[in-house]
Amino acid sequence: MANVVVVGAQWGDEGKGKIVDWLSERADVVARFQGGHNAGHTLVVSGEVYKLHALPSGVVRGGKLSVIGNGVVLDPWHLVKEIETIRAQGVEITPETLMIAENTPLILPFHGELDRAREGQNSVAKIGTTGRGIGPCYEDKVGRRVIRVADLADDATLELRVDRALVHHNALRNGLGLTPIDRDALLADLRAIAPSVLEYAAPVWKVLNEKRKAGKRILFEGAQGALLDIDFGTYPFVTSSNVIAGQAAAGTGMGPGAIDFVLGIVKAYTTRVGEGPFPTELDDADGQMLGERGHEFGTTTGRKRRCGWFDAALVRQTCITSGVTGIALTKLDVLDGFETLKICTGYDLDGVVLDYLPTAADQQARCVPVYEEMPGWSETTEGARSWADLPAAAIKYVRRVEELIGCPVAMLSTSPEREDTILVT
Ligand code: 2SA
Ligand code: MG
Repeated sequence: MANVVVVGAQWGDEGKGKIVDWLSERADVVARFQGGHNAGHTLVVSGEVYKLHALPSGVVRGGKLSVIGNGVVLDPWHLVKEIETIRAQGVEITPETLMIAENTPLILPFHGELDRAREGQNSVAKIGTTGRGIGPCYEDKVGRRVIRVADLADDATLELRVDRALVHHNALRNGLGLTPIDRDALLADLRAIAPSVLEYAAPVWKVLNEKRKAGKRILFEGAQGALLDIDFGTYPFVTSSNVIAGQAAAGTGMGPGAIDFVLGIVKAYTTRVGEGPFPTELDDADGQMLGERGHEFGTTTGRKRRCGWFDAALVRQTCITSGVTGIALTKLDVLDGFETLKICTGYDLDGVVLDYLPTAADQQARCVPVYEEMPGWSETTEGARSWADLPAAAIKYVRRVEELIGCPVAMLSTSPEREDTILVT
């Protein structure tokens, strides 16, 4: 395996952090290619817990190059704080170990304000966002009025960019009853933070392609999950970036041929934070149990996650849109002790069975999951390190998941500890 893309194959929180950490040991470069500090990866390394949001997981491992690609949106104040926190845990972060693409858009304080103001209106606009300003920043990127890392280096350009953004935002804020942005204060804040970001700025597209030529292995670290993809997710209840694996190329400046393997991270059941459709959601004791056992609270906002049975139809779909080569199945142990397990294989839409979730919102709302049942197991699978450690019913469940999603299991993760991983060869 040379260059691997890791993507969440559900709605995020599939346990990507641990898998990325596991793979990063075998990589030379770890690159983020979308999202921002709405991501939250928890890494446990020798008992030490690291919570990363903006920084690639590679930073906690020595001798790796960590890269923030142009597909990411970056809050410079958050970045500086996160670097300080991780440094305080004894990790070295220098311009040799961290690079930020010069064309990365910056999340500014008014993006977060706008995000929260829209969410707070309790209106039809509510998405259940993380409130980090992710959506408004991507809007500005596409609207050609965002401020990018490279703009911080020249004061005249910075002023021009700020003015361009303010024309739009002040009009918008006026409509929302927000006070106009203080131009001088914003410019002063940007000038003050600029050196701390520019220190890491680099032509990432060039560096990465040179690394590839030199035979270095690149790990592309996805955030969120494919069902939150701006195009293929449950729109409009999605994040504002492309999350699917193809974005790894566009979000770093590499050609699609640079990707050798796509690893989809799949949780053995389903969770979702925020609003939007969730066909297999459980409101009963089973859902409660999944949430408690799985510690289903968000890393980023601490919100309680909605829980439900495994939805094979949705994962089959995301394996296709991301071109997943193999999956890593996580949190199987959370299913320990359930007498019966249900798997959604498709949907009944007005009497017709579909093997995918239709795009139209009204049809999604009418879709009734079609389930098949499997016997559970009473033994513990937590910490299992080989197939032999797994009860027969658990192996059957894994095999059935593979069959239904049409994609092989490449790895099985049985606890947050990186050693508790079964490699399927
Ligand atoms: P936003 O803030 O604009 O991106 O919110 C839009 C929707 O996207 C959801 N969202 C997430 N859902 C689950 N996990 C997220 N991040 C993970 C975490 C990190 C991960 O642990 O926090 O697994 O990569 C995440 N980020 C955004 C959000 O709930 C809205 O529904
Ligand atoms: Mg997470």
